[in-house]
Amino acid sequence: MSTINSIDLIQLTQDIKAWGRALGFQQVGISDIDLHQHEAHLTQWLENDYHGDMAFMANHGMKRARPDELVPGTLRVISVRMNYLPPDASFAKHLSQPDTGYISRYALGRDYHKVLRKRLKQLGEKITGALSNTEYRPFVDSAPVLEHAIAEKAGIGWTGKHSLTINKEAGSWFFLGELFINLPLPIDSPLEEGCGTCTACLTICPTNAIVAPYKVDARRCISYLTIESDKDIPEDLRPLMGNRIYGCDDCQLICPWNRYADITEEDAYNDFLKLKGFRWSEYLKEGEWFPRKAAESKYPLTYDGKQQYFSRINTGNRASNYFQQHNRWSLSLIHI
Ligand code: B12
Ligand code: SF4
Ligand code: SF4
Repeated sequence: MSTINSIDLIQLTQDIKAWGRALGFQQVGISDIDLHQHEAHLTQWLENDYHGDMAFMANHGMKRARPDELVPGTLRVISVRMNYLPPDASFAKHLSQPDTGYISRYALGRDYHKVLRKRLKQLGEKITGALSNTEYRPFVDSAPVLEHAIAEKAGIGWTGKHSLTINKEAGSWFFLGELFINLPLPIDSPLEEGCGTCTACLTICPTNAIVAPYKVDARRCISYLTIESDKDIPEDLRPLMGNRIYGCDDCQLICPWNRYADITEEDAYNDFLKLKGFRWSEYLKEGEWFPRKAAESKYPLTYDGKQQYFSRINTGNRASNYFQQHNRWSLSLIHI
């Protein structure tokens, strides 16, 4: 078994990237752990209350920006990305059909947290196979990790004005994941940013949630309103949401870098539950259809068991008053 003194870290880095690609990651980059430049942005974002009810965003203090405080001994972060755009995404068709509930395209397939975490673990095992005593910890969308900042440093992409990570070849339809590791691997360089003077995502956002370049007020973002928040949706935002019932893709759809984005190679992200063109009429007819299908699968809507907009309606959790509130409001519009 090799030791840190005998192993060629440059060769190991090349191997890690090749193993990562073989495991289904389209890109693998390596960053150091100095994220101090991002601390000010994070602090400001929290002070502005842009996180709304997402207490997990504030709970970890600056550990989010200090990987070695989160996992002592961490020297590098291996950052990975995995494409999720399903074939025939049919965005325009379903966004313009009022009898269809629009579900954001990242949520059509299996739970990406599980898909990515499993592969990251396999990557970690490959590394320990080559170099014992390596310690690693995988993260996917775990609150304490500043994923955009790490991806940017690792050369995966730049942070767009909508705050998501974009890559010139791949656009932004990909998930991010990380492996914290205790090896002094050679690091990658950040890419040149590509937004230039474009502001299309700020203009298109239906609820004006991108309040300034790189700053998303989550409390206005449809993704937060339909997935993260348990509160009633503020009335002034409801008419702006259209038929988007689970997340939103508009700021990515308009982005010129997504014009030629690759579709996913993963079957896991295909629309296997046929939720893409989900019709209200079918829901009303079949009643229990949605939660039953969701329970049968590893569908991400069931991830973390939150009472999402959709499941609240279906399970008729009337105690929460949520369904009646929103229904009454919709009906009042018809009577006007
Ligand atoms: C909380 C969260 C949300 C919240 C808040 C989003 C937000 N922009 O903060 C809500 C629920 C709204 C949300 C929505 C979505 N999310 Co989300 N979310 C996260 C999460 C858990 C944390 C993000 C975070 O740290 N926010 C805090 C702010 C301060 O950080 P930030 O936005 O990254 O801001 C950085 C930069 O903008 C920069 N910055 C800030 N101000 C300034 C100013 C200047 C001048 C400059 C230069 C830079 C700069 O510094 C900040 C710190 O690095 C990450 C996973 C993770 N652990 O990172 C996923 C994550 C960002 N989400 C993801 C996705 C897919 C989405 C949605 C597309 C889902 C959907 N279709 O509905 C939407 C997109 C909305 C959007 N435009 O952001 C993916 C993005 C993948 C990618 N390609 O980038 C992630 C990375 C999950 C994953 N593992 O793949 N999300
Ligand atoms: S996901 Fe939708 S609501 Fe949220 S920032 Fe992007 S365009 Fe705006
Ligand atoms: S739409 Fe324009 S400003 Fe927004 S992320 Fe894409 S290139 Fe940048």
